[in-house]
Amino acid sequence: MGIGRNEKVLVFGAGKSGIASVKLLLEKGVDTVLYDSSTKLCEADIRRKSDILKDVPLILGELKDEDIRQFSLAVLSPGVSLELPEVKRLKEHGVKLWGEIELAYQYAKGRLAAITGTNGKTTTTALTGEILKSYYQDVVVAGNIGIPYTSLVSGMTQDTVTAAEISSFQLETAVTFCPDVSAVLNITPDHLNRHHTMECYISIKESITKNQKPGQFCILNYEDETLREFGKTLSLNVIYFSSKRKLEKGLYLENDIIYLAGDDGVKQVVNVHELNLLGIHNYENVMAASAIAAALGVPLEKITEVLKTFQAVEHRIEYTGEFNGVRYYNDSKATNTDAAIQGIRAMQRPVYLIGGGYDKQAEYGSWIDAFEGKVKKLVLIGETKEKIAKAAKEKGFLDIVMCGSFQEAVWYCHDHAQPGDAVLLSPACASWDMFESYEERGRRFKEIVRGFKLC
Ligand code: UMA
Repeated sequence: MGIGRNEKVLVFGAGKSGIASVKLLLEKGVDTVLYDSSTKLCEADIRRKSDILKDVPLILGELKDEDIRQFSLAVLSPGVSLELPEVKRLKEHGVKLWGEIELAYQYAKGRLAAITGTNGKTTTTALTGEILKSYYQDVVVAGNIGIPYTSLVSGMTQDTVTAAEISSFQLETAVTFCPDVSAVLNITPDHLNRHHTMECYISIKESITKNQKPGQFCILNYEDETLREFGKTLSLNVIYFSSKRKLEKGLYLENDIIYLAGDDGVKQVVNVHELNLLGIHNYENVMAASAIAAALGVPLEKITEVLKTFQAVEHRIEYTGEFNGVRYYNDSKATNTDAAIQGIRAMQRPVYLIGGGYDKQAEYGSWIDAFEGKVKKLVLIGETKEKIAKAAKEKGFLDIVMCGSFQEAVWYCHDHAQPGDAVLLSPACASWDMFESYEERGRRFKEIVRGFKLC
């Protein structure tokens, strides 16, 4: 495919991915225009984001038909939905649509492992990256993890090995994207406001394999029924992992030990007590990362070595500190109910739980069921607070406090939690109603908590 000499490209979205896409296209000598449909941003705000945007032509707000006619290709940022009127008009005018990861893939070199799933992607990608780094010289970790894939392709060679975290938003606009190793960790409801139905969300996640060829690998969770069945339809080297049963082939957890069963017998990978990661969901991430690394040729001893030293990722059940006998945990990365359930399960103390945020039209019942007498107080914030409170009351959970701001919520916990309690920020919602990202929300939480000590 590639981009022809006379093509003019519209990069849609002036966020991290858009800026990295513009930079890559300019480096490749491609005539590029940056577009952002937000009416909140002015030209100066955007140009200020990066030096490379100093002289790039910009279109803001409305995208006119005469503008559209200049372009043969549009590169969409992950946050840009295919259902936006502007995107539909681009399509009607015959403009090709690529996601930012497709653009990166067109210029990328070397081997690629792509990791998707509803939960655990970031931890698995980071861990895979660390294992790969212990064996290969030139390793890139990129994607939804927070570093646009496009930002790192320029320096790649045939020897580069990439671990990329890929979201459903990114898969929607992948065209020829073809990882050597794909992994789908699990699929539970998320982002249904964008993908509408579970069927649609599942098929987008599964599309990570759509261009893969026989001989390439796909790593799947055997305990996710959808994925187990999906694996049977693939003509790839499918490696399953299971946290519940012994597998004849693949990785599995038995009596606290992770094993790898392959053609040359069963080998111990690691005893989970030697890991710094807690919880079954993390053992699944460990199995997935080990499978990916093994598929990419890393010897088992190297894998085991890294597993024993790897620490939890920032914003994922991250211990923030103790104040007045109360322990604070930042699980801002729990942007859906399934991830938030893992957060509660990992707590070993009574919990002041801070929840709520951007409305993705999720259901909260299963999250509230997971409180199981552990949650002392549900402290609610953001767009979804009324909806969550209603769901909690329907389940008979009445210990609810509504807060007007994030700061108020954290301080409420500070004022009311007793020694021996835990305060957990695990919102079960995205952050976009109050923050730019879950990272910003997590950092703000840590700032407030660390500020307690100074008061
Ligand atoms: N924009 C428009 N019109 C729209 C939507 C967005 O013009 O309809 C503009 C915004 O005004 C803004 C820009 O696009 O200027 C933002 O683009 P973006 O939302 O794609 O954000 P980026 O900064 O490029 O970050 C994206 C991912 N964001 C999303 O998927 C929403 C980041 O994932 C990712 O780390 C980054 O690319 C690098 O690959 C974040 C995320 O929340 C962590 N992901 C979701 C999740 O994990 O649940 C999928």
